[in-house]
Parts: sequence; C-alpha cells; structure tokens
Amino acid sequence: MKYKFVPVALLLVIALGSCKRHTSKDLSKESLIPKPLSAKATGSSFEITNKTSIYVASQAHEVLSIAQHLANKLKPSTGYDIKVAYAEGPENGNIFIRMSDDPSLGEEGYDLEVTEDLVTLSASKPAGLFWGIQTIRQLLPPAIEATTVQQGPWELATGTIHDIPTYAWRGSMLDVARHFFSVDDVKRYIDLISFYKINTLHLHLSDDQGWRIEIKSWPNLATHGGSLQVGGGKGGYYTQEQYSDIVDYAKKRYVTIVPEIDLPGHINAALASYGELNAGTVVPVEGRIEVVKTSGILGGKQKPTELYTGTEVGFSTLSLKKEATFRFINDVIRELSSITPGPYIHIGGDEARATKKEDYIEFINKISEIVKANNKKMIGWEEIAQGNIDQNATIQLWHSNEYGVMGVEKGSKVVMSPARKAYLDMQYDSTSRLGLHWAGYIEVDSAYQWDPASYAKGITQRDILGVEAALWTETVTNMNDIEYMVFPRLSGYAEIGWTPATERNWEEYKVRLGNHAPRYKALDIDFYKSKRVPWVDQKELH
Ligand code: TNX
Repeated sequence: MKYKFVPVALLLVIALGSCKRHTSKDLSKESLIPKPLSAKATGSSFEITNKTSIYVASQAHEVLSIAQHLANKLKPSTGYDIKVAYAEGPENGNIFIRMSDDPSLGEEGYDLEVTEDLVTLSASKPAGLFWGIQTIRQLLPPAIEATTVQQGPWELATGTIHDIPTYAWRGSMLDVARHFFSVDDVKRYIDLISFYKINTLHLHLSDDQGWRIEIKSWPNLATHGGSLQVGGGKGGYYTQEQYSDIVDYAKKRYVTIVPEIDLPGHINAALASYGELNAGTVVPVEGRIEVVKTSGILGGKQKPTELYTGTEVGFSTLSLKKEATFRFINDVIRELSSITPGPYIHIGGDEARATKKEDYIEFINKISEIVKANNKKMIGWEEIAQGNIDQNATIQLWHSNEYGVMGVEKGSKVVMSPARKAYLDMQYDSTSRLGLHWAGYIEVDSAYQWDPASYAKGITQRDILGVEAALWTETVTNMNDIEYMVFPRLSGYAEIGWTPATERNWEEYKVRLGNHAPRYKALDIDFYKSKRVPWVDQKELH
C-alpha cells in the first residue's frame, strides 16, 4: 500500500461527503409512456437512498395507501424499507405527496416536481397521484421493477411534469370466456395495464364457449356453462367473492372493472345450462352448428344445447319471447350490478345474427330499462345503436362506422375499439404464432398510428369517451400468450388514450418504446420483439 496517497484519498472522501454530487440527467430524454402533456428538464438528479421517506400531507386513508403502494413497489429492488408518514410540509431528501387545489388537473391529472433535494407529487384527486407514481417508476432505472435487490443508484432526472389525460376511458378488454384465466392472471393483467395508466378493464364474462361469473339465482350458468373452454379443455368461473376480490384489487390501482354479459347472442353457454332459455332453432352439436327446427322438447321443457368449444360466432340467441328469458336477464343484471361498484354494465349486443332484427331492437329497449333500474349505465357493442338509445348509453365501436354515427346521432358517447387498429387478437404479421387476421395484421406501428377523433367520419373527439384495446382469446390460452399479444401494442394504446394526437409521432415514439425493453424484461413480460422497433438491450437495467 502506498502510504503517501492516503491523506489525498481521505481528503477526497471528506470533500465528497460534505457536498453530495448529483449526476446530470435530462428529464426530456426519459422514455415515458404515455408521453406527458409537458415536461421541463433542469439537468440534474434526485437520488432515492436508504434514508428517503415518503411524506404525505393528507390524513386521508386513500392518499396514505397510495404512498404505501409506492413504498411497496420500491422495496424489493432497492432493498430499502421506505417509511411512509404524515407531514404537513416537505423535508429535503424525501418524496412528498400532497393534494393540490388546482381544479385544472381534473380527475386524473398530476404535477410532478423533481429537484436535487425533493420529489413533490400533487394532484387534485387520488387517481392523479396514482398515475404520478407510475411516472416516478418510469423515471427510475428499469431495475426498479425487479423482484430481488439490485444495484442502485436510484436516481430520477430533475424537472417538472404537468400531465393530464386526453380521454377519460382508457381501456383494455380481456375475454375470459373463450379461454378462462385465473384470478391471479387477471390481477397481473391489472398491474401491467395500470403501469401504463390504463384505467378501465372490461371483462368479457360470457360467450358461447363459457359463462365465467357465478350467478346465485341461476347456479348452472357457472357450474355447467363455465365448465369448458375453446378446444374442449377445462374452463372455470369466478365466484362472486373472487370477482369482488378482482374489483377491489383493480380499485386500488384506479382501474374500473366493466363486466360484460354478452346478450342476446353469444349465449350458448347459458342455453346449455338452462333449456328454458332456448328458442330451439339453432344448436351446436358435437362442435358443428345445426339447425334443429322447433323440436327438442324434453319433459315439457326446451332441451338445453350442448356445450360449445369451437370458435364460430353468431349462431346462438336467447328466445326473446319468453318470460323465463327476462327473468334470467333481470336476475343476472341485478346480481352483477350488486357486486360491481363501477358505473357501467356491458350488455354485449354484438353479432346477434340468429336474433330477428325486430326482436333485437325490442330487446335493446328492454335491457336499457333493466340496466337503468339497477342504477347502472349501459354500454354495448355498436349494434345496440339500432335500439332506442340516448345519452345514457355508450356504444363501443368495433367494426361499423355507420352504427357509431347512428349512436352519436342519438346522443350516445362512443368508446373506440376499431378492430383494424385496436384488436389485440389480430396477428402482428402472417408469421405470428397466435391470433386471427380477419381485420388485418396489426404491426406495432400500425397499432400506434391512428387517432380516435379522426378515425370515423361523423365521430369527433367530443363524442368519444375514450379508447379500448380488446383481447379476444380464441387462440390465447395462458398468461404468456396474453403478454405476447398485448405487449408492446398496449403501451401504444395507452398513449393514444392519454397523450394529445398533436404530440404523438411514431418515429419519436418507437425510440421511447425501444427503451422500454429492459422494463418489460424486469416486469417479466413476454413481449413481441417487432423488427420495427429499435429495442435496446434488455440487459440494460440502468
Ligand atoms: C368479433 S368484436 C367478435 C368476437 C370475436 C372477435 C375475434 C365483437 C364484438 N365480436 O366475438 O371473438 O371478433 O376477433
């Protein structure tokens, strides 16, 4: 050891200790998705250390639990036991969370200010704070998402972010009917979508192939109607308790669950569970679809259909002339409403090709009253625009701009899910290992390059509640499959819903998206590595 250098080294240590250096970091170069409304860089950094606490200037339980959520997220990778405590004012070295009285931030906006000494997050509503926390996560190195302790430093670029979403409905749909997914899978899905500030999870809970929610007054729906899935494998269903657990989990992540029972078509699972719901004209037999005139009477009752495990659409219908049918619908909507705190019930309404048009219209008119009587708002696929709908209904556009315009003319709002752009079950290209392509191939650039407000002539931003990307699961059987179809496209849909169209540009976005590869990796997301995206090395966790 060279003794004469010791004093110099010592001096250096003292100098460094007395004046902590801050790494220069450029906030404007950070790859935030969705891109914030505005971000101003100040060129330095704040470091989260084992001394950092989160202070909350609110006694509200909800705000404290948001702060705790952040502390819990930071713990596994940093190894720090970050304390959450109430404090009226900020103290240097910490993260400070407060409610703001700036009404312009609305329901979901937030302000984030990062200086060398302090991180201040404010919002006028808790949801805004929660979205601000997702931004904090994205400002930290990707390694922050790891589940085991990683090497720091844990620095955030300094500057200010002012951020407000464009659309109130930023959704994703998960079809748990064609293939069933466990409560844990749904929770993981919620974690992943909320990381990108998506606030709505539409669960497609019933279809020809499966009924996935327990209805206590019609128990066979779940036990029999939910027993199989596409391909003939074992299905499953959520008990009402499990469903409530999902709803609670989502609520803590500021995600609203919108449950869908698809009526009056896409209903074979119910027809197979209760014979009295059948018109008795069309039934799937051993995987084929057969027209069976009006026979099939069994002990004075209509015969239930066979369970169906194929992937045809449009062959089943409720018999809309029967008392039993409306007793069934009333019971289902009542039970579903009672376990759904969110404002919406989705009644399906798509592809009812086996239902007579006049019966269909009468059905829509009746069900809108039933949903209203349960104090819920009705949403349905675009075809419901044919009924007597008004401003109380929301239509989900998937295929036909005409139905979309028809709905708007009747005063309804629209959720935009055009299949050509926003169907997560469409293959990326002809070589994709999963997916369909009836609406075309949707590569990552195509999924990003469209604007809901100019997609359909006659439907303007004023008419649009938001955007929803739908994952139908005829070909999707497990969580890895889900992740492969959903990512990276979902990050782009999240940005379409959040960031103004004028701020969006594929050439710029694709670089930010490429920088998310290590983040996907740290989150263990099995994403599609599109050649159109300049992915950075997934091992770059800092
Ligand atoms: C159409 S879109 C459907 C679904 C299918 C999907 C497959 C819509 C409202 N109905 O039943 O699963 O295509 O892409």
